[in-house]
Amino acid sequence: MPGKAQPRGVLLTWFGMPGLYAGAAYNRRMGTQSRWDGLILGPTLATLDADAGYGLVEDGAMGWKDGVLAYVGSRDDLPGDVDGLADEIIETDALATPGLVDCHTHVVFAGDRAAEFELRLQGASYEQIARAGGGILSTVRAVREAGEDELLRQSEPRVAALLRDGVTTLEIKSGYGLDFDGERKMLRVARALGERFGIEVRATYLAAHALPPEFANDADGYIDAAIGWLPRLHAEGLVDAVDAFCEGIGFSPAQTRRMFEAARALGLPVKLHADQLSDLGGAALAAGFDGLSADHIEYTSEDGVRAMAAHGTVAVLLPGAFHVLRETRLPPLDLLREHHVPMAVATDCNPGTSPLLSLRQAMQLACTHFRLTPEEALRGATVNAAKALGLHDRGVLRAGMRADFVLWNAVRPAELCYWLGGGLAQGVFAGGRRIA
Ligand code: DI6
Ligand code: FE
Repeated sequence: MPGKAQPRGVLLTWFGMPGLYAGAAYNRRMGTQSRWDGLILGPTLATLDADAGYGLVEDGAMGWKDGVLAYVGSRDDLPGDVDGLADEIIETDALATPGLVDCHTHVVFAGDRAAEFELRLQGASYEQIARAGGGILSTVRAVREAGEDELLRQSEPRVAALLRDGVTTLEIKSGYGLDFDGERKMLRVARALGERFGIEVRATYLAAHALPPEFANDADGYIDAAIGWLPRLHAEGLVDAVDAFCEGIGFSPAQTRRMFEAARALGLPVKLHADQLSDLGGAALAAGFDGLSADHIEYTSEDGVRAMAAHGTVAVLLPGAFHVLRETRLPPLDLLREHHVPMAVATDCNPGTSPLLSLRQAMQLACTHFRLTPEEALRGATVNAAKALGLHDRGVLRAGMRADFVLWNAVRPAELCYWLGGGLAQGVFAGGRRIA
């Protein structure tokens, strides 16, 4: 993509202004009904609206009404005089992409695990710390102690940070309560965060994350209990999908299967923390339930990849955890490409293995550690991430899709994966409303 010659950074001066022009004559001509709520003029669009390539449109335009994109294309092809087209017009030379979709997070938690980070730097492993009662269980203690308001208060700044760097749809897992009240509290906070920030939050039930102390040595008994809580939480509208941690330090494939059967009985889709530290056949297990995604998958075999391809299960790559744990085993990237398994990228934002507050940064890590191309990383954080959540109304810029988009202070899409840190997003819009 050729760079643009114009200076950047003029965008902010336009935000928050009332419509530049809302003349009565235009109202009459277009009819008030058909005027768009907003129109952005001049950005470079990376629509991702094709099987390959960024779908670039130079000097583009994007109009929306009632939260849905009404026009995406070249400025020259706009239907009619721009002044009459929309109530609010923003002129910019920013780069516009679909809003980012963070399809795997544990962003609701209390406290932090910085002390554990220091222990790991002194040589302790994640598994050793977990087996000694630290790790996930130390966050469980903090979450159980926190009231619902306190949990919300502590989680808010993390969500705000994700939004500021371009996230417009967010998945949030439970899994630090590990009893009925604790799991319910986390899921309620997840829903409250969606309302608080005006974004869609997909809430995932991850009670099968770790074994709580009251069920020590009785993992099957705990799975029975967690299966029992699910219909009640689902009836309260708190669950969109079901996940588990299928791992030596988590739950066995047989226990995971039982949890998935409970999900299927309620019509809930499943996804899985699969093959992160060892190959237990987790990816194939998730695919066998037509899982939305298999996540981590560093140790997934070719059979697992084949099963994912056959069932349309998305591969969710989590380079933040790989980076923080200083892992060396790469996910089977060439096999995923060969078998055309869609790859998504997510933050896995959590206090233990991935205290990562920027999905764009996760894209950067996916390029440096996993050698994704910047285009794969951007697809991974938009269209493929939406697929990993079972959402088909977002992830590309196209008329008819939700008006979720980001205006970036960047000339070319590769910059999104190139800059480490900093704030590139100038404006973040969800359903046509500015959220950051
Ligand atoms: N895998 C992960 O990366 C997170 N959960 C999981 O099953 C880590 C959660 C934590 O350490 O708190
Ligand atoms: Fe995770």
